[in-house]
Formats: sequence, structure tokens, C-alpha cells
Amino acid sequence: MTSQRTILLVGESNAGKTHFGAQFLKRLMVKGCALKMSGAPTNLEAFTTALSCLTEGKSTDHTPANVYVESVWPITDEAGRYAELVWPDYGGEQVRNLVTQRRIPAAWRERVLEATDWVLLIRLHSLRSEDDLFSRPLQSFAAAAPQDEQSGYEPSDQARTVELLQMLLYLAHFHLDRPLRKPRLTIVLSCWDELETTELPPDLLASQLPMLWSFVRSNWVSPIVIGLSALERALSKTDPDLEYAARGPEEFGYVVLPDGVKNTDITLPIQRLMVDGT
Ligand SMILES: Nc1nc2c(ncn2[C@@H]2O[C@H](COP(=O)(O)OP(=O)(O)O)[C@@H](O)[C@H]2O)c(=O)[nH]1
Ligand SMILES: [Mg+2]
Repeated sequence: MTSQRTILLVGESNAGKTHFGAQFLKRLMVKGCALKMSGAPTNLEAFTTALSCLTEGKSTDHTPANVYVESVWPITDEAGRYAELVWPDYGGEQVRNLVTQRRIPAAWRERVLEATDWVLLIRLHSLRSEDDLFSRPLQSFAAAAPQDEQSGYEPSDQARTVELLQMLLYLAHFHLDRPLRKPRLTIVLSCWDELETTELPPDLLASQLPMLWSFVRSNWVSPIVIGLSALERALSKTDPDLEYAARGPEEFGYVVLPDGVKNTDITLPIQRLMVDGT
């Protein structure tokens, strides 16, 4: 059975998209996971560059802002289900611009319409958790807000993420009169190792970004929240991590499933999408 599962992988700059792709690809190559590559992938440059850095125990450079490439990976799972993963790599600034400029480039419009699954990468550690209405009582704003704050107003990172989802939903013409089954939404909390937490991924999202979580839960039937540490630890761009280089990048990285179970197979968030996909 062939199904084309086109994944819309959304994440702002520095969320970990490129390193996740590189580690994912490495897992497919060494066959240490639930998925197998079953044909010739295209457009691998961005990921192979990242992979050669990882092989030396280093992290790779930032993806330039204007880059957008789609890499297509034909894969099968253990039950023989076939899918084509369309794994995009792009400068995450494009995502931020969608929201701040309120304009959707044509190329993004197509991607949104074609996607069967949305995977949203959020790096909690780098989000500003500054106060907003959802963490402070309203009076404290009335008292504190200086007159000239209007012009410099910028939505919180949380509000911007909600706005992004709203824009994507609008663009794809989804009606929100009842919770969505498709496109399915997976929220991946990236760089999980930085968080040093023992909370379950959905609980952590609920406590750190309550407005986003409430938006997601009221608009999707069963959103999934998974923790991901694609690298397992921080790597420098210049000083190689010798253990990494010696053991190989495929020995590092893990996911934390919604029930808290840790698994070294970082392809699981994607593999889950194939199981009941249509
Ligand atoms: N600690 C830690 N750092 C990570 C992880 N994944 C990526 N990073 C770092 O986060 C930064 C951004 O990653 P990158 O994949 O380039 O993000 P992108 O802009 O979304 O493509 C890089 O400096 C990576 O080394 C991880 O799992 N753990
Ligand atoms: Mg990148």
C-alpha cells in the first residue's frame, strides 16, 4: 500500500529542524529504527552536511534564511507500509515572517494545502516566557504599561505560535466548527535534554504554554505531544565532542513519548503517523 504522507514540518529558526533531519536520516541509513529507506532519497545536501559535522562530534551552521529545499525520502515501516516523507529544510525566519508580515508566499500556500500531517517543533528552552495576560492578573498591566508601549508592541512567543497555527488553518481552508482529525498535529518539544525535566511532554506544554495548549486541544481531536532530543546533548560548532565522534551520532538522541517512556528511536514521531494514516 502506498500513501504519500507529506509532512509539514514547522519550526522557527533554531528549533532544531536541520539536526533532527540529519539524525533521522542517519538512523534510516544504519537501519537502527522502525523505518527503512526503500528507494533513492533526493536533495539530501543540507542533511548530509549536518551529518558530516555530527560525525566529527560538532554541530552544523544555521540554515540561511532564504533557503527552502524539500528532500523526499521513500520509506517503509515494519509492516511494509510505504510512504514518501517530504522533509523540508528552510531558514526558520520564514516562519516568523509569516506571522509578523501577515503574508503567505505562494510556495508556503502549496505546502500547507498538500500536507497530510503537521509537525510543529517547539524549543521551549529558547522561548521567552515573559509575562502576558495568561500569567499575570490584568490589573498589573493597567498599572505598569507606559503610554508609548503601544508602538513597540510585540506578541509573546506563545501568542505568535497560536497565530501561526491560526494562519495555517485559515490558509488550508479548515473549518473549526468541530475539532480536526486531519491534518493530524504532532507537537515535538525539541532539545528536550536542555529542559532537565521529568514531566510528561503534554503536561510540560500545558504548564509552560497554557494558551497554546488550550488552542490546540480545542481544535484537534487528538494532538500528540512528544519530547525530542535529536542530539542528546549540546554540541559546539568548533570543539568536537570526542565521544560523539568515536561512537557515532546514531548512538545519541532519544524521544520521550507522551506517556513519558523514553526511546532511542527518534523516528517514532514520524512512524506513528504512518500507522493509522490514510
Ligand atoms: N542540546 C541540544 N541542542 C540541539 C539539539 N538539536 C539541535 N540542537 C542545537 O540547536 C541549534 C539549532 O539547531 P538547528 O537544527 O540548526 O535548528 P534549525 O534552525 O531549526 O534548523 C544548533 O546549535 C544545534 O546544535 C538537541 O537535541 N539538544
Ligand atoms: Mg536549519
